[in-house]
Amino acid sequence: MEQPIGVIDSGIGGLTVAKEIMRQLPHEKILYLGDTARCPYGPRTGEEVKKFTWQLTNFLLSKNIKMLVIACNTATAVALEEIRQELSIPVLGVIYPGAISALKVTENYKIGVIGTEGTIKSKAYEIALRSINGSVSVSGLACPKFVPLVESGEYDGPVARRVVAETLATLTNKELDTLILGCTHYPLLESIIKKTMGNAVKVISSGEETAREVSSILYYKGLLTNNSTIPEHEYYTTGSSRIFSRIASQWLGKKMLNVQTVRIESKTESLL
Ligand code: I24
Ligand code: DGL
Repeated sequence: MEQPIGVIDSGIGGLTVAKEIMRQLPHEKILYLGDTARCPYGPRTGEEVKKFTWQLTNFLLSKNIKMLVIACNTATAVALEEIRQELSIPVLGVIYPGAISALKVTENYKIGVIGTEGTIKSKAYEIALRSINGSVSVSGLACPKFVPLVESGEYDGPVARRVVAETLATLTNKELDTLILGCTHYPLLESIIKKTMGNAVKVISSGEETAREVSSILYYKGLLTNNSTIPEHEYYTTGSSRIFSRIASQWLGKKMLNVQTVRIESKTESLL
């Protein structure tokens, strides 16, 4: 099946998921669309995030994708169910795979989840975890300072250590043995988060398990590519292609990327 896999995100952070898909499935072509112009989604209302996520979805559908991955936790939390119901291709979010990963490693069934305000308010992780195992105890915490921290480039210094320690303080007395990083940006803070939480807490990045789930779905549906070449991925952003290119090539470790700026609002709406 030579069609590409579509990956959408509120911005550039979803590349943490895309990178993992590229690593696990190097012959699959990816079309990545990041809504950099309207990032962050975390503090927005559910209605707004749902509307934006549909616009991202419709753009990639017009490019004939064989599967859609919603790499953004906030978008997954509010829009996954509706989008999955409407589309005929497989649609995967990052929350269910993250929940599965956590349930694989927890021993005391006390699981923490950190994410944006939108993700935590939705209780989507709690719902996913409890639908799989009803006796799990879940502590959610919104960390609104973490996305700006990563995007400031300061994700490795003393400022980051202090902000992470202060934010996670309320989680340290809950006997958690597992913590889910429920946001695309948090893998960049992973080593600091691990130090803050201590060795007893296992830290889960949803992106890795999501990529494994992409493989399973494509395999079972007979949708894996027969290609034995390395494809040229396509990147689309609603913001500056130069800035996207700079951050993405650094993160992916590639010199040249095929990045284009696009408009995704529907024509009727832009006339209003
Ligand atoms: N990381 C992200 N977004 C940014 C950034 C970053 N700037 C530096 N780093 N900017 O996401 C988005 C906001 N911009 C958009 C354009 O207008 C101005 C505002 C996290 C990406 C994770 C893959 C830090 C940084 C980097 C390179 C690699 C990784 C990283 F510079 F986190
Ligand atoms: N991509 C978002 C998420 O995973 C984080 C950035 C944002 O708030 O848009 O929830």
